[in-house]
Amino acid sequence: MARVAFIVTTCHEFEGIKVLSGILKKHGHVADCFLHSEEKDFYRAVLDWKPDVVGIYATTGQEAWAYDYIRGWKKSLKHLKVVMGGPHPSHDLEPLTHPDVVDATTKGEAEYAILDLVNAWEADRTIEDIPNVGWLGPDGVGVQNPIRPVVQDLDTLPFPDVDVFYKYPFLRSKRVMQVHVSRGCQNSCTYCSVGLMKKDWVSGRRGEKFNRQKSVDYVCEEMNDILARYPDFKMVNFGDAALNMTRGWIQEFAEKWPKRVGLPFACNININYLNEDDIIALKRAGCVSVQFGLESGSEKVRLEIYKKGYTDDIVYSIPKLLRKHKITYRTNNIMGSPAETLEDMFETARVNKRIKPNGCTVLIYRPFKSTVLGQQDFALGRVDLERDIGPSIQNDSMMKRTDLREVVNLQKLFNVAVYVPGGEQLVRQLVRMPRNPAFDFTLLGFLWYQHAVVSGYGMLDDFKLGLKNVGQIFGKSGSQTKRSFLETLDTGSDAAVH
Ligand code: B12
Ligand code: SF4
Repeated sequence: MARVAFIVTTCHEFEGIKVLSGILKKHGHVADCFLHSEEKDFYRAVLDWKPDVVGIYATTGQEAWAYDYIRGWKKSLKHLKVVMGGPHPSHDLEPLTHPDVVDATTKGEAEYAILDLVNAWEADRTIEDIPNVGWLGPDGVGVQNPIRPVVQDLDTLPFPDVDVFYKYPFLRSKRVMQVHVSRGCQNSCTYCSVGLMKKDWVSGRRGEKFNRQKSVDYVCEEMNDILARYPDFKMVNFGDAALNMTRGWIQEFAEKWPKRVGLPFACNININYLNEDDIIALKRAGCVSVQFGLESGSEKVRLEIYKKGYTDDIVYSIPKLLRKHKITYRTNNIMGSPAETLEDMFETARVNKRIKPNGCTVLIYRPFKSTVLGQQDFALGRVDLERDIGPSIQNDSMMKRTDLREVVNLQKLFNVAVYVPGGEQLVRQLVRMPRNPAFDFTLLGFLWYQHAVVSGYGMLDDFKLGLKNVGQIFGKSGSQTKRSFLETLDTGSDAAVH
C-alpha cells in the first residue's frame, strides 16, 4: 500500500485526479489531493501526510510551480517519488531534465500507468518498461515508452473519487458541481490539443476509439453516489468538450436524468453536431445554459485555418434555436492567432453582437506544441520565446506581432465592443493605449456577471473563487510564483478549448 498525494495549484476539482485517485484506492493504495489555495500551510500539510509518491497535473506553463516544494519534501522524505502527468508532459519530456524533482512522467490517459508505476516503486522494480511512462535515460535524455490503448468503456472505471476535493468546505459548498461524462471530441480544431491527442494518446490498435462517452445509466448512478454524500449542490456543470458527442445520447439522457437526478445543468456543445431535436432534448433534461466556441467571426478562418467545422449558416441558425427554447448561451472567442488581423478580431466582436450571446469568453491565442497550429508557429518562428506569459490563456500573448498591445487590449475590452451601444468605436480608440489594470477589471467584471449571474454559477461562489486566487494575479511561470487571476476565473466552463 503506497500513499499518493496529488497536488494542485488552481482552485478547481480536476476530473483526471478524481479518476486516478479512484483507481489507486480501488487497488488498495491510499490517495489524497492537496490544493494550494485551501491549505493554511501547504508545505507542511503534504509533508505531514507523509506521501510515498507525489503526483502533479500540468498544463503547459504550469509544470514548474511546485518544484521548490518538492525539493523540500524530498529532503525530509528520502524515498519520495514524483510523477507528472497531463497535457504538458504528454507532449514534452523537459520536466524529466529536473531529476532532483521529477522521477517519471506519463503520456496520455494514465489510469493504469499510475497504478503500474506506484506498484513498481513500492516493490522497488524498474519503471523503464511501463507503458505510457517517461523516464530519464542514462544519457540524460527523456525516454517515452509506447502507450497502451485508452480505456474503451468508461463505465468500467470506478466512480471518480470526489472526496479528495470535497474534503475542502469551499469546494463542497459551491452551488455547482463539476462532472465529466466523456473523453475526446468530434472536432479536431487546429488551435486545440484534442486533435493531436486523438492521434498521439491512442496506441493505434485497430478499432481503438478516442471519443468515448459514459452510459447515461452510469452517469446517473455516479451522480446519485455523489449526491448521497454531498446533497447540497444545486446545479451541475459538465466540463466535457461537448455533451452532444454521441448521436442519441442526449435523447436518452433527457428521459432518465430528470427522473433519476433532476439537477439543472450547464454544458459545452458542438453546434455543428446539434439540431433542434437535440436542443429540445437538452431543455427537457434540465439544461439552462450552454457554451460553444465561435472563435472567429471570419468563416474562412474558422473553417480553413481553425478547421472548426462551424459554417456561418450554423453560427447564425443555432443561437436562434437556443433562444427559441430558452437556453442561455455563451461563446468562446480567440484573439491574436496568426490567422487573424486586428480587423478580423473586430469582426468577431460584430458577429457576437449579431448572434446575441449571454456572455463572451475571450481568450488570447497561445501556441501550444501540442496543437497543429502551435507546431507551425514554433516551426515558422512566430513565437517570442523570451516572453514568459505564465500558464494562462487569458492574460497575455507570446506571439510576435506588431499589434500586440492592441490585440491584448481588445481581448480585455471585447465585451464593451459587443454589449455597450457604440462600444466598438470607443474600443477602437482605447486599444491603442498602454495596457491598463482598468481594462483587466473590465474583462473580469463582464466575465463574473456573465458566468456567475447569467449562467447560474452563483455570484458569491465566483467572487470567492476570485479572491482565493488573487495572489496569482498576472504571474509568470516557475516555481511558487504568482499566476494569473484571470486564468482561474472561468473554472466552471470549458473556456480553455472552444
Ligand atoms: C475541463 C478542462 C479545464 C477545466 C478543468 C481543468 C482540468 N484540467 O481538469 C478548467 C476550466 C479549470 C481548465 C482550465 C485550464 N485549461 Co483546460 N481543459 C479542460 C479539458 C476540456 C478537459 C480536461 C479533462 O478533465 N479531461 C478528462 C480527464 C479524465 O482527462 P485529463 O484531465 O486529461 O486526465 C487524464 C490524463 O491527463 C492523466 N492525468 C491527469 N492528471 C494527472 C496527474 C498525474 C500525477 C498523472 C500521472 C497523470 C494525470 O490521467 C488522467 C486520466 O486518464 C481539456 C481538454 C481535454 N479534452 O483534455 C482542456 C485543457 C487541458 N486545458 C488547457 C488549458 C490551456 C487550460 C488553461 C491553462 C486555460 C486558461 N484558463 O488559461 C487552464 C489551466 C488550469 C489548470 N490548472 O489546468 C489545454 C492544455 C494545453 C496544454 N498543452 O497544456 C487543454 C488540453 C485544452 C487545449 N486548449 O488544448 N481546463
Ligand atoms: S476546440 Fe473544442 S471543438 Fe475544437 S477540438 Fe478542441 S474540444 Fe473539440
